[in-house]
Amino acid sequence: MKMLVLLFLYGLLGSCLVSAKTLHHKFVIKETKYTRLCSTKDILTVNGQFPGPTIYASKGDTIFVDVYNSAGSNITIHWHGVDQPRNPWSDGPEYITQCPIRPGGKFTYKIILSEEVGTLWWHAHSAWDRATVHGAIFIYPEKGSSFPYSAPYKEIPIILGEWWKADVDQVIAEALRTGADPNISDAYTINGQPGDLYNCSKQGTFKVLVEHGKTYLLRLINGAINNELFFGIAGHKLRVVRTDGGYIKPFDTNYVMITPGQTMDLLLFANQQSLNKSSAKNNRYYMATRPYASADGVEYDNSSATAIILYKNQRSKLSPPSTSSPLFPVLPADNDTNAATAFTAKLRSLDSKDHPADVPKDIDERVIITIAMNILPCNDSDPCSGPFSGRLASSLNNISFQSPVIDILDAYYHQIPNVYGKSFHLSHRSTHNFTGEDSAKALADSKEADGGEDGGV
Ligand SMILES: [Cu+2]
Repeated sequence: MKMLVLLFLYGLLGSCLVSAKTLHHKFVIKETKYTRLCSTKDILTVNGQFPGPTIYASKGDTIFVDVYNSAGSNITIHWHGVDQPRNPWSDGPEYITQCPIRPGGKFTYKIILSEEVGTLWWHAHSAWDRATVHGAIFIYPEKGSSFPYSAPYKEIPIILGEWWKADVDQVIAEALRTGADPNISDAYTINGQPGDLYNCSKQGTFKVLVEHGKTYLLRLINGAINNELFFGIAGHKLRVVRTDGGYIKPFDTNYVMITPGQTMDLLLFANQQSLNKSSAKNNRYYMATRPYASADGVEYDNSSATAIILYKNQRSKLSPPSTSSPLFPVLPADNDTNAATAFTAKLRSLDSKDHPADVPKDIDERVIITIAMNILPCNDSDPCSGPFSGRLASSLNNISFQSPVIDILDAYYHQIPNVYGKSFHLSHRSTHNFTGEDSAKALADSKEADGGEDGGV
C-alpha cells in the first residue's frame, strides 16, 4: 500500500516536472528606423521589431531572457503582471529593483510564472522607452486543465499604443525640465499602426481576416503611456473572459475600457454576413480605440486608431474589397465616466472550483495610501514653468520619488544606509474625506487655513 502511494506521488511529481518548461529568449535592444504619420525617426526596439516579439509560455513555466543593450542609453525590462514569487531581482523598474543595463551591457532576467494564465506583457521600465519597447506574453493553461469556455479557432494580439513624431525620451525630458504635462501623442496605434483616420497611414492599417462562424480570442493590451482607452468592434459584441492574467465571470459588451498596463482577453464571434451572401453590403468592420479622459482642463490626444476585421469570402477564399467604407463602432464619448465605471464594475473574478479567488480575508492592519498630484513651487535652484507657475509632482502619502544612485532593492538587501527613508506615514496627521465633493479644493482650503506649510497635498 505504501509503495502504491509513493508511486502515485512520484507519478504526480513526474507529471509536474514534465509540464513546467524552461524557456530561453534573446532580446537585443537597438535603435531602428520606423516611419509613421509621414515622418521617420529612430525608435528603440527589441530585435528590430515594433511591437516587440511575443513570448509564448504555459502556466508555471520559467523563462530566461538575455537582454543585450545595443542602444545608446540605459534600459531595463519589466514583466508586467507576473507575480515573480521570491524573485524581485528580475522585476525590472530602474533604480527600484535593479540599476539599469548600460549601453553595451547584458542582464539575464528570470521570469517565474506561477498562477498567471491568459495575457500579460513586457515593457521597458526606464524613462519612456516603453512607448516602443514592449510586447505580449501569452500564457496557456497547464496541460490537462480545461478552459472555462470553448476553445477559440485562432488568437489575435491587439496591442494599443501611442505614437509621438518626436523622440519620446525628449518628450519626457522636456516635461521634467519645465514641470508641465508632457506633450500629447500624435496618434494612437493598434499593433503599431495608427490606421485609416491618420495621414499617410492607410497602407499600413492592421487587418485581420476572419471566417464566418468561427470564434477568435483577442488578446488586448493597453500599452499606451498615459491614456485610458475605449475599444470596440463595429457590429460585434465582445465577451470578456480574462483580465490581467486571471479568469473573470464572462460578460458580453459593446465596448471595453482598458487602463494603461491592463490586459484583457476577449472572445469575438465572427457572426456577421460575408459578401457572398446576396443581402450583405459590407464585409469589413472597424475596430477602434479612442481615449476616456475626464480630467477638467487637461489636454489629451482625442484622435482614434483603427484596424479592420475583414470577412473571408467563402466561395473564392479571397475577399474582394467592398466598395463602401467599413462600419465604425459606437464608442462612449471621451468624458463618459458612467460608461467607463459601468464597464469596470463588471470585472469580477471567476471564483469557480477550478479557478478560485484566494483573497486573504483576515486583516491585520489597515493602511491608507493617498495618491496625489501636487504642484510644487518653482525656485532659483529648480526653475520651472508648469501649471500655476509650479512643477507637477506626484506623491504617495505626500512623499515624491527621486531616483537614487543605488537601486533600492540592493540597498535593502545589503543594508546600505542613506538610499531610502523609512518614514512612510501609514496614517495621516489630519483626516480628510478624499472621496467627498470637490475634495481637492476642500483640502487646499484647509491647508490655507492652517498656514499651508506642508507644500503639497
Ligand atoms: Cu507595466
